[in-house]
Amino acid sequence: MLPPNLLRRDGRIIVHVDYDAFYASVFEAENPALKSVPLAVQQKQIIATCNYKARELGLRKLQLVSEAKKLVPDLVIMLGEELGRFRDASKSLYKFVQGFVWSGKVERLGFDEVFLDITDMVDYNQALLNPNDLQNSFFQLNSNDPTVGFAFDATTVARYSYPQPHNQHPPPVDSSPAIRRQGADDWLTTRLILGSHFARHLRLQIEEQKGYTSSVGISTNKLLSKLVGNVHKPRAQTTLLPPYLETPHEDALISAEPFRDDPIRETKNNGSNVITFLDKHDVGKIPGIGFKMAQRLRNYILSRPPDADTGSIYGGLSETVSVRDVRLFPGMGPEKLEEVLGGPGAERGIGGKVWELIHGIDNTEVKDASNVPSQISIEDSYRSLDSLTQVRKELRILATSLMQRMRIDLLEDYESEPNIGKRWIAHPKTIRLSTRPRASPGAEGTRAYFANSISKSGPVPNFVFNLKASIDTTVEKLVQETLVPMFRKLHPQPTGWNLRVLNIAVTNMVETASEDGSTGGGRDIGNMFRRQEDILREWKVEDKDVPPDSPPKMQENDGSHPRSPDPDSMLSHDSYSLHEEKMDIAGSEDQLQPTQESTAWQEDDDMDIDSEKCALCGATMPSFAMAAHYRFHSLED
Ligand code: DCP
Ligand code: MG
Ligand code: MG
Repeated sequence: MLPPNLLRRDGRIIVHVDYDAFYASVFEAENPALKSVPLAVQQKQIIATCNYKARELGLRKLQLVSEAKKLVPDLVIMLGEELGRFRDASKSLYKFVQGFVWSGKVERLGFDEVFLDITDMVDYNQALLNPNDLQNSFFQLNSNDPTVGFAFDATTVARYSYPQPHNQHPPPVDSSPAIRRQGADDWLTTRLILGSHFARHLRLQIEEQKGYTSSVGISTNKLLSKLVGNVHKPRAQTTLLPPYLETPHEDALISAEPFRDDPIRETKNNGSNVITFLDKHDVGKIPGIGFKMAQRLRNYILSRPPDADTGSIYGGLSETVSVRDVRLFPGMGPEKLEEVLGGPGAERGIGGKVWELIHGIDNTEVKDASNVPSQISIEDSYRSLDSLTQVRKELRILATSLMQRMRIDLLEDYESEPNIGKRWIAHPKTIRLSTRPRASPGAEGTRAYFANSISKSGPVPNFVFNLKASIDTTVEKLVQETLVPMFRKLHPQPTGWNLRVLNIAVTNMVETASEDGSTGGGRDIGNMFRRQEDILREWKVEDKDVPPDSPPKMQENDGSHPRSPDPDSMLSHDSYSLHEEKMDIAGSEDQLQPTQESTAWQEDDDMDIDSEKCALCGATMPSFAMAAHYRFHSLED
């Protein structure tokens, strides 16, 4: 049994925002005429996403372009391989959202999602409520100015709630009466109502001022807010209502159908809405339960051998196993989960953690807003890369992107330094070169294709931070003095190798001191370099040749086409970041990389992976792997 009160632990209010059809919306924001036509964004032969006009006509994300065109002949297609515009839009939206949040706890996940912790704002506004006149409440957005904010009705949830009250189908456009209960639930309900109205305000502001619609979830932690936001899409929001607390009696649960079918029974049995809500989800849909873990759970619940391979890359498992199937499976509990999921390479205490996740418990914090990325990673993939001359040329291209990206992301304007005008806000300490040999054709499928990466790390040379030198000069020096020697260590033979992917990354960011220079950083560039040297002296050169843990960006380049190196790998669904401490290739199929430093979720083997079926061969695999898989097919002929 779970310790009581865990779910309602501290009455946090967390909001999750997911922009609708994000890549398509970026194009629509640039050119509003596109809003009225079915629009898809193409990457390689795949529709990365499409707007809701297109979805109404039957298009889906990650569909083949050829198929989509057949379905909607007048589909407008924009090319989306250059990620710069998406990254810029994402950052600008992030900044905008930050302005609403007192706590500074605003965390981006991928390009198009953001979590906000508005607990303090809810505390403040809850205290302002007049219990005798809840209908005419005012939500203060600025604690110093009581006139800044909006009026709202504190007796109703804004927009949708889960569960949606029985007598409200379809739900009202604007709000739904909150289910009020006695005692603590009432307290939590009030907090969630406040959260829902804040979310509505934010959502409409994002729409009015930035032109983006979004789907929003409101609950008490990241896990639940993310999942409940998916209930109504697009341009909507859903609040997960109490009771959150109790795990209902086993017998009540076993017979419990989803709330919608029999709300009275659910209310009567004092069921937890959290449990009812989560129970329906496929286990693989729970953030923190990655593809590999989900497969292990499915195998266990279905009593199928882990290697029941039907020839498809991921085993072609078609049965879905729900959270409820896992939760109520005989003998299930933290210990059993540890047995099923633990073992070499698994996180310590994984059983207990997953047991909590499937009960909706997630105590991870929303990370503070940070302007400094944890790493910058640039890569490209190639049909064939097998000579040092070619490699040198490609390294030059990648290093140029890296330097440009560093100068965009890590520099800020610094007026009091007239000669330079810009200063570094952070210095990466480590530069890493990774290569991935080409897998033999048709070999053991995606696993082999993802494996075999090797990497070499070393200190970032100081000349990289010299802003007086041109990028070209710096790049040339970096390639000759750092990258080529690293490459030679990875591949000592001048020939005999053939590479699919090159990746260079800078990591280990050290933030520069604030404006006042108090910790001896930014004001004086000379001082900064001395400091950098101190840092480097202490720092031991890493010399581990171990594979990265995630699939590469699925981009092919045979050298003859213009490329689009991913300028900001960690923000992209399509790219990966390298974690050298992780060796477990099979568990590395994650697509989403949080933009801030490692979170509990990030440590998992993946999150939020949808399964898809290949239109060509019927193989089932996580959605993110589809692009790679289609490439696999396209290479066959
Ligand atoms: N993306 C991608 N490749 C993937 C998954 C996502 O290129 N395998 C990109 C395209 C999406 C963006 O990331 O626009 C955000 O992903 P979402 O899953 O949130 O999809 P959308 O925002 O496009 O649609 P939705 O309205 O369903 O959120
Ligand atoms: Mg998303
Ligand atoms: Mg989205």
